[in-house]
Amino acid sequence: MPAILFPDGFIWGAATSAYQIEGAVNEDGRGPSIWDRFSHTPGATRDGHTGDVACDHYHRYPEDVALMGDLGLKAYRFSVAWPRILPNGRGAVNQAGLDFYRRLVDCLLARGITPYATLYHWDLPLALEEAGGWPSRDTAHAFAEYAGIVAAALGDTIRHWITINEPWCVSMLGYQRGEHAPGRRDMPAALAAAHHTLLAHGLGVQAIRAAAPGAEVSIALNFEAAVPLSDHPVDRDAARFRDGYYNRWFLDPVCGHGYPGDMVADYSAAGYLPRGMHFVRPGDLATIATPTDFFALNYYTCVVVAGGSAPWEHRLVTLERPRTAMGWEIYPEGLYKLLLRLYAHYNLPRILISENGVSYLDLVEADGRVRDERRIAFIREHLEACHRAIQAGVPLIGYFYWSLLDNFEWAQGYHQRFGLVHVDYATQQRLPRDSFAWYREVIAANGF
Ligand code: IFM
Repeated sequence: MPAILFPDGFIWGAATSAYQIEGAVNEDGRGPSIWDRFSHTPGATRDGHTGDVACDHYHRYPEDVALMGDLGLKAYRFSVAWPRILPNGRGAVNQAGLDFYRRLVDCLLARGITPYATLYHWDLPLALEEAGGWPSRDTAHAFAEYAGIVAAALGDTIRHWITINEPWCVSMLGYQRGEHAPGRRDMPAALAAAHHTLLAHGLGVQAIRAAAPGAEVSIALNFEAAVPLSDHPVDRDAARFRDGYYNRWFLDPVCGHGYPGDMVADYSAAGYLPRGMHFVRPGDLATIATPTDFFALNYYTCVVVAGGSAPWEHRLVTLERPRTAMGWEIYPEGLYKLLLRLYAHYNLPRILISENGVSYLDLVEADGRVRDERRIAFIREHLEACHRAIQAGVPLIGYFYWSLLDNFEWAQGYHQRFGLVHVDYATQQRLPRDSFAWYREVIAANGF
């Protein structure tokens, strides 16, 4: 009997996303996405890496699903590439795109693995960016049309849906900081983009339910623990701002609390809302707060925050503590506190961890093994935090490790490795790491 035992039926999963693994960007009628253009822009990604081939999962999915079967996965989270389904973002449907996901899902179901489909994991059809992208309200309506089309076509076999993955990344990395596609640097536009991703979520929930009765739907929000450098009021206020910027700006509206008033005041004072909250129209907040069937969250790390001359002028402080290859601090306690906070303040239904994972650059050793003890320790510590939260009453129903495979880590290209499975990009050979074997035992024992 494991010392740490999870509830019966706990959903053990792993996650990936389309552009990060599929490759085949010009096949079977797929249209271009913002990531095709961005990754081909000189200087945008490390060493100019692109997702053109990635893990070639588009062709190798049977082998990858066989690995999932070997791992004993109960569920697999993947994303549907919008430009495969609607090459121009709207209008004509590309049946070959839908057929690919049907083949993938059939393969999963044949092995008893439950599909969790994310509808938007950052690969906006380029035509929609050219029409204004996420700062344009039309993009939210285009998303709802797309969500309805996919749910109508695949809703007989997919029951679990995630609308938008990580709206903070979509809006802030994409439109404020320019680190991700489409590479814009414009905070007022980013705040409009944030609103439209949330609106897309709400409209998407309604469209999925209309097309596939019985569907279970959530958004996937990413969280970062904001820890003040000291107890000084300026540091504490900086941490409040950071939490508002990264977490509450998205969580509060989704949970029916509206946009946080302290942040609206700060953003106005900072000059980020020159036209006020002009993008919010009557009824939007109710749409965004459409109740979901479960609540999916992604958690990786924390930041230490020091105050500046104003809350938005805060600094992130790098302390001498263990970090991952991404440079992210390892902070499982942040996951525990987050789960308790969601439980105590947001009255959420079932909570699912839709991503948690770590990049380490472990080498394949001479005997052909990848001994990734640090990844095993990372997962174990985060699962311990999950278990403590469950014991405290949090309705946590599952955990998806990010990622099944090493893959295209966006602006970092192939320089980061998050996988339970090592991928040799020259040969496309898959090699399960030691963490794969460890996770398989955890799944089989429902604990460790
Ligand atoms: O690889 C990403 C993923 O696409 C979204 N969440 C975080 C992961 C690691 O950076």
